[in-house]
Amino acid sequence: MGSGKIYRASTTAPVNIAVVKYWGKRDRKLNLPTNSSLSVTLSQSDLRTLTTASCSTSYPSSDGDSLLLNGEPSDISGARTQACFRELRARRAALEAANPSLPKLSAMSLRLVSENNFPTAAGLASSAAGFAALVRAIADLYELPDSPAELSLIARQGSGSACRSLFGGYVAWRMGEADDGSDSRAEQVAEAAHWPEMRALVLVVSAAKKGVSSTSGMQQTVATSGLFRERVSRVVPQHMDAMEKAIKERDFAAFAEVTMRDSNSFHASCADTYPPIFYMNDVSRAAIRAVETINATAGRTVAAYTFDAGPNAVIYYSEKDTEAVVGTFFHVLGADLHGWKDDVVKGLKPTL
Ligand code: 2P0
Repeated sequence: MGSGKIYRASTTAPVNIAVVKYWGKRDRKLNLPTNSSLSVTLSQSDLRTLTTASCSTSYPSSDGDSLLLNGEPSDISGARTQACFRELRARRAALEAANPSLPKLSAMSLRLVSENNFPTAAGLASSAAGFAALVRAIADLYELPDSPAELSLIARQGSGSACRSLFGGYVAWRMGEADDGSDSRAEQVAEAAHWPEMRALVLVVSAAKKGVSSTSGMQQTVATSGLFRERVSRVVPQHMDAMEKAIKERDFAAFAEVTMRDSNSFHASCADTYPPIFYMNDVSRAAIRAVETINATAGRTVAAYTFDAGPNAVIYYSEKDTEAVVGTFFHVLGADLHGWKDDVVKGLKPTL
């Protein structure tokens, strides 16, 4: 047992839910995507990862780096986690080389303790919040001067969607062109305060771990789906442009149409994968019909559904339509509601 000082930093990172989806890698090692994507960052008070990073000369170096996730030791030997550690350590080592009076944190083992306040790997973007929090906690511990955009280059290597969780509000991940990934980074399109009425209803259909991981599912899609090629070359660029315009103009109907079309296009590409991948189930499809009914009843678009790599629904709506959406949602689903779990998270605000 040593008696060295313990250096520590804690941070939280929020979940983000894409309205134009990332699906497909052009470089697996660097996590470079086949298309740009765009997401809304949810409120940290509702869905987030809290991570504490620490290091100390009193931690036996034989322990190596470690991560405790929701109280359980987690495997950090994977290439992506190692890439994040390596990049962050290299930046700290550069600071230490330039300023020899700094403590040599880069030479010490890292201990990470991480807690999600939502189900892990249930299609609720846990890897996004997880890697964003991991990267920022270590960057804070190391007192790195890097901007969120620079840190997004590192978080991206942990999990693609994580690069978007380093910003609040409305966030684009620009796919970039460079082979080394130096321009494949996230940027804020608009802060949450630009469109503060935006709300997201998260409907937890199943908290079970998903059947096909995003990482393997998307590469099966890239390898086998013809529809996916159309999505990447034509559909997504159009959705990115239309979505940025809708956000800029705070046009909910346009935002909603692109959100629903992009979710449909993504799940159609999954169904066109050979063998096909199904993430939505009957309850998910009932949620789609419920949104259609809510919009038809209102006589305008007041709700938009989107689904990630799992059956859970996220419904975007505007604060003034809370009653029409949240109120009616359960009423409309009525007897079909059996599949829903109790842990429905309501009315989340995008984070600032
Ligand atoms: C997204 N998803 O844009 C899309 C929509 C799932 C469906 O990003 O392999 O966990 O770690 O880079 O980021 C999930 O993929 O995949 C994802 P990796 P990731 O949010």
